[in-house]
Amino acid sequence: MDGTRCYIGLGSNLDNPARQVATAIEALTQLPNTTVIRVSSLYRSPPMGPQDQPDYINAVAALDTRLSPESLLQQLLSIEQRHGRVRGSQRWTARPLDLDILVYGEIEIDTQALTIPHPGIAERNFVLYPLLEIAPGLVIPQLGSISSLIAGCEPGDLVKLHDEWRELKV
Ligand code: A4P
Ligand code: MG
Repeated sequence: MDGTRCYIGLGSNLDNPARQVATAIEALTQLPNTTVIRVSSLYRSPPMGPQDQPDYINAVAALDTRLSPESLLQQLLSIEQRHGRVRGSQRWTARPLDLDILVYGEIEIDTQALTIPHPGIAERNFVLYPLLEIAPGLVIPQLGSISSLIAGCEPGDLVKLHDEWRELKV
C-alpha cells in the first residue's frame, strides 16, 4: 500500500478513555485505502485548557493513506461520532474521542475546515512525546524536527502508560 504518510492524534477523557482510544485505533485500521503503520503507547495527562474535566488519554498513529486530507477528515469525524462525540459550541471540553490530523505528508493547508500541520503540535507534550516514540526522525512542515520541538517542550505531568492496553479489544 502506498499513499501519503500521515500522523493522527487521538485523545479521550470520558467513558473509559483507554478503551475509546483502543477502539478508535481499531477503526483506523478499517479505513478504506489506508494502512496503519505504527501506534504509540498511551499517555495520560491533565487537561490542557479548562481544568474542571478528567485527565486525558492520548496516543498518536502513523498511517499511509490514499484518501485526500478532506476525505480523511470526514472519516475521522465519522469515527468520532460513532464514539458518541457530541459537538457543543465550547472548545476544549471533555469528550469521548477527539481525532486530529497532525501531519499529512509535506502538505500545508489553512482553510476554515482544516489546518495542517495541526497548529497546537509545538506546545503539546501529549502529541510530541508519542510522536518522538514512533517517528523520531520526523520533520514537520513549518515547525521543524521532532527533536528540536521536544527540546522546547517539557514532559510536565505526562505519564507514559504500560502497553497492556493493546489487549483491550472491542
Ligand atoms: N479542523 C481543522 N484542522 C483540523 C485538523 N488538522 N484535524 C477542524 C482535525 N480537525 C481539524 O474540531 C473542530 C474542527 O476543527 C473540526 O470539525 C475540523 O473541521 P473539534 O474537534 O470539534 O474541536 P475541539 O477539539 O474542541 O477544538 P480543537 O481546537 O480541535 O481542540 P483540540 O486542539 O483538539 O484540543 N488536554 C490533554 N491533556 N489532551 C488532549 O488531547 N485536547 C483538547 C482539545 C483540550 N485539552 C487536552 C486535549
Ligand atoms: Mg479536535
